Amino acid sequence: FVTDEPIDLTNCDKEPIHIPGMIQPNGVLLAARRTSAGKIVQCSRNSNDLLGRTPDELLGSSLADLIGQEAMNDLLERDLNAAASSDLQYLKLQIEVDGLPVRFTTVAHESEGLLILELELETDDEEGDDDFRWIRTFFVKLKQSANRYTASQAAAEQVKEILGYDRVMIYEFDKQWNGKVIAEAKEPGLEPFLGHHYPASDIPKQARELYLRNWLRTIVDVNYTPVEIVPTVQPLTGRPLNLSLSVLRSVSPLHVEYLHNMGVGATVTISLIHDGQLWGMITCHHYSPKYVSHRIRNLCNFLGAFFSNELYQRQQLDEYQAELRLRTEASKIAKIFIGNSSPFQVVEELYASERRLLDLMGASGAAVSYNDKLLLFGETPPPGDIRELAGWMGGKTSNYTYRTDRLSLEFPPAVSYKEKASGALYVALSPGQQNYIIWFRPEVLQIVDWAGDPAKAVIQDNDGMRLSPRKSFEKWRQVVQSTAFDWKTEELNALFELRAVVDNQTKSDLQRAEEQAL
Ligand code: BLA
Repeated sequence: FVTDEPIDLTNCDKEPIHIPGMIQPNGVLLAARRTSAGKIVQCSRNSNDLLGRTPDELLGSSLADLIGQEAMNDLLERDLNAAASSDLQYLKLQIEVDGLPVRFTTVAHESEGLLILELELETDDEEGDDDFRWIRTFFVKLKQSANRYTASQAAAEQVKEILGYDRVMIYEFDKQWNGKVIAEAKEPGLEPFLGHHYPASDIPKQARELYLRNWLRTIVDVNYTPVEIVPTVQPLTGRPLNLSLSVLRSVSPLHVEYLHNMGVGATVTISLIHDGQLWGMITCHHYSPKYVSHRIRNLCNFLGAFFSNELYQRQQLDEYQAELRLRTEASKIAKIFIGNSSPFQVVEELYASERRLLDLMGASGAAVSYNDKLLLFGETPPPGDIRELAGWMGGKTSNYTYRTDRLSLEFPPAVSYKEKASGALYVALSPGQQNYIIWFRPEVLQIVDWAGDPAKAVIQDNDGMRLSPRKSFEKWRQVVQSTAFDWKTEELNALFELRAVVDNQTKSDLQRAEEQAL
């Protein structure tokens, strides 16, 4: 029932991960009709382990008989039509198993007309005195942090403490859905992943779409044996049960292999969402199997949502302040051109302002063409290449500027210097093309970290291709080859200050023209 084509490394975005037909073994799944008796129409094969009743005994029987009519009525009164995991309904159930009462923490929701119950054994940590303390310290830490990176760090540390996991990362997506670890809390001795980059394909599109609805997932034991749901097809739709909002859903075998090859034993992942967009995830690894109670899962989910919101506001503020700072810096550069009477002074002051000029645009190199001189700062292509490039960029400007984060792909001659200049940002300083500034950024590959041991991480297998973080880094390399980190909005906005030079120049040119005309 899955698809016609086998799923492999090249088409993982086609895998229908919401209908695996299987769950993880740490709970039992029951699907029943939404009637007073609640005829059970599907269940997971492991029902005997937890409920003391085989699938044969359960299928066709009444859910109300199993959980009690009172609990059944309670369920039927609730709104079980969840759009996202935040709407899931929780209830405590007591069921007699082999003559003894057993308590279950149960999640209920409706899936395509059927009532889905997922039962997990109640843990003894249900009452949490610590929860409020955790929430309070978390609020305080976030409020005290100076920027989004320290806020992310505080979040990673807090989630690590609550979960008792070995490693907690804040993973952020870029515009192309490549990811980067921006904060990390980990046990000492573990190799750091902070700053590492991963390709978009590591978390394929359908998974990201699913995580917009299902905000927290856990794999209790990466080496688990999936448990089948029987019968395969749900009676109302004639298709496999839709497990999009299930908490026990069995995860993609490809992803399991990936985690396996990373040496991970258990994971928790929490979606970070703002404005209906998945912008990142809190990704947690434990190096042995680890069960996390519903109480802790819900607490982490709540902290994740709070953190996401807080971080977004902070980002707005950071960007606003960064823009103000950049505008001030840009106007200082502009004044060098406008405020100095002799070209000699301008050149001298530019050389003295090298750091300011490069920092303004977070560049590793810059070239200034002024008064027929080409001045070079930091790491740049050779002067001849710069003149050729300036001609090309000058021809492409709109509003006196042009920018690219993939220069050699747009302008092939730049291949020879793409290490130094895959990003280029041009601003004209006069209406013609004689006076300009170009800033350069290096190819991303030249600067990013990959601390993993390549030899260890490449998994050779009879099939040839195996999933591993190292393989995925290679894929990421291909994706980002010949590109630089893109120019930020606040950097581009700061260019307006420099445009003032052009305007000023234009005015004086006009003045001169007028004077000459007299
Ligand atoms: C899912 N891949 C995921 C998830 C993460 C990652 C966090 C979410 C699932 C979860 O809760 O664990 C990736 N995990 C990472 C990365 C880091 C990490 C990058 O810790 C870095 C530190 N994955 C691949 C390739 C394919 C693939 C090549 O690398 C496809 C061929 C598939 N990843 C894949 C699929 C899922 C996934 C299908 C969905 C799993 C599911 O929810 O069923």
